[in-house]
This record gives sequence, C-alpha cells and structure tokens, in this order.
Amino acid sequence: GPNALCDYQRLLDGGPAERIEAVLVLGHPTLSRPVSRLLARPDVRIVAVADGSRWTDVAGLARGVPGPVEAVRRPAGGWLRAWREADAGRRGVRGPRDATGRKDAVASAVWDAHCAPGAPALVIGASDVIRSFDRCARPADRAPTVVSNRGLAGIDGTLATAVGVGIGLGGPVRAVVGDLTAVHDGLGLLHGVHETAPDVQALVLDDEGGAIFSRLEHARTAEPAMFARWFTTPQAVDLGALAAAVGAVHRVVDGAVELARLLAEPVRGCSLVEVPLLG
Ligand SMILES: Cc1ncc(C[n+]2csc(CCOP(=O)(O)OP(=O)(O)O)c2C)c(N)n1
Ligand SMILES: [Mg+2]
Repeated sequence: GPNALCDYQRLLDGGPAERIEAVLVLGHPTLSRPVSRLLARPDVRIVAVADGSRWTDVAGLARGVPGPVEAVRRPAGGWLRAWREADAGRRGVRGPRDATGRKDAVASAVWDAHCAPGAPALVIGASDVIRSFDRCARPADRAPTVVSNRGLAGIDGTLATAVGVGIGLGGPVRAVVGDLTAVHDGLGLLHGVHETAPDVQALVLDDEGGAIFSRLEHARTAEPAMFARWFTTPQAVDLGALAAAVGAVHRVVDGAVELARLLAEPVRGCSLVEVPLLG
C-alpha cells in the first residue's frame, strides 16, 4: 500500500524513530538488525499480535494479544506524514556500485518487472538476496506473487521451492538466489521422467560465496583466513556445467541492459541465468 516505508531500515536508525512510543508486531519481522534493535528498546511498549501460542519477542519485552486486531484510533496526520516524507527523500537513491549495490539494482529491476500484470511468480532466496528486495521493493498498483522461505531461513531447498511453486500455481516462476543457495540446491532443478517440469528460471546473483557474513558481527572478530573458510565459503562452481547437468539452458547476464532484456522475455522451460556481481 502507499503507506509502506521502503527505506525503513535506515529510517529506524534515527529521525522519527526516536519518537516511537509503542510498536504493534505482526508476523515475524526480524529480517534486519534495525527492527530487532527497535524491538529490544526498553523505552518502547511492544505489543505482539498472535494467532497462536507463538509470537515474535526479540528481547522478552512483548505483551502478546490475540489477533486479529482492529485500529481504534488513527494516528495524527503529522506522524504518518513525517515518516512518508523521510522515506520519499530516499526513493531512487542507489547504493555504491559494489556487489551489494549491484544486488540492490538487480532486486529493484526484478521487482519492478514483476509488478507488471502477467509477470511470473517470484521466489526470493535467503541471505543477502531477500534483504536487497526488502530494501528495494516499492509499493505498486499491483503486488507481485512472491514466495520466500522463512523459519530457519535455510539456503537449502530454494530451487525445489521454485519448482513446487511452478507446479502448484501452474505457471512460470523466476527464483532469484545467491550463488551458494544455487549450488546448494542445484539438483533441485532435476525432475523424474514421469514428473511435470514447470517453467522455472533460476537467476543466480554470483558474488562467489556468502556475502552476507561480511556485514554481520562475525566479520569484525574472525581472523581473515578463518573468516573466508568458515563464513564466506567461496565457491568457483562452473554454473554452465551445473546447468548442463540438470538440463537447464545456461545464460550469463552482465549489466543493466542485458538484465532488462531478460526481464522482458517470458520464462519458458528450465534455465539458469548467471549474474556476475564482482569485477
Ligand atoms: C542449509 C543452510 N546452511 C547454512 C546456512 C547459513 N547461511 C546463511 S546465509 C548463507 C550464505 C548464502 O550465500 P549466498 O546464497 O551466495 O547469498 P549471498 O549472501 O552471498 O547473497 C549461509 C551459508 C543456512 N541458512 N542454511
Ligand atoms: Mg553469494
């Protein structure tokens, strides 16, 4: 909807965030550190809406209430306006042209393409990829069909999820995943001879390993060689060979123009599209 705050991660680290007195928690909003920090603020009243016995309570501060809830008092207009204006100031601002900035640019382009009527369903992989979409997705007249695995937030089974979504919806699917996520579940694109093979495209954002950890606490404490081996776990898998092994068409998309061309084409058959983010 039009009141969604896109750049909420940055907004929560200053500005109107200091005036927050209470938070109503719906679902499991712990994807980003600024939200977890907000939910741990002792000066803020945390009310979690629960439809069962479990609710999100990062710091043991929440009071649970049974859902659904109904707003009985509309916030004063100035409050909403202040947040919307702070957010609007950032719209269209792109990050630096490093791998994260490129990932955000891909997420933006994919999101915008999927807001169009008739677009394929979108499966979003864990780790940095879902966080790029979280930063870059914009409200539109029509919301795309998006599926993402949460819970343990595993990188396993993501391409199998895309295949399942394709079979379940009976239509094409684009899965946007990190490189480790893709190699973890590459064989998920295989199917038995008696099985339906839906139209699935795996768009692999390749930054040669688990990039997310370089921005988490581990990176500040672990010694570099140990950090690379145990956290980044770089891979140099030949994605073309992986695609060939599962009978997928392989393609490399380099740069915004090629990406726009890919996004304008229908998703047909099984394909693995590599998007190099480094260099
Ligand atoms: C099954 C499983 N194993 C390990 C992890 C821990 N883990 C979380 S994110 C991540 C790195 C994912 O790397 P990639 O898919 O390349 O995404 P990037 O952050 O680089 O964009 C790993 C290994 C996990 N979530 N699930
Ligand atoms: Mg990666």
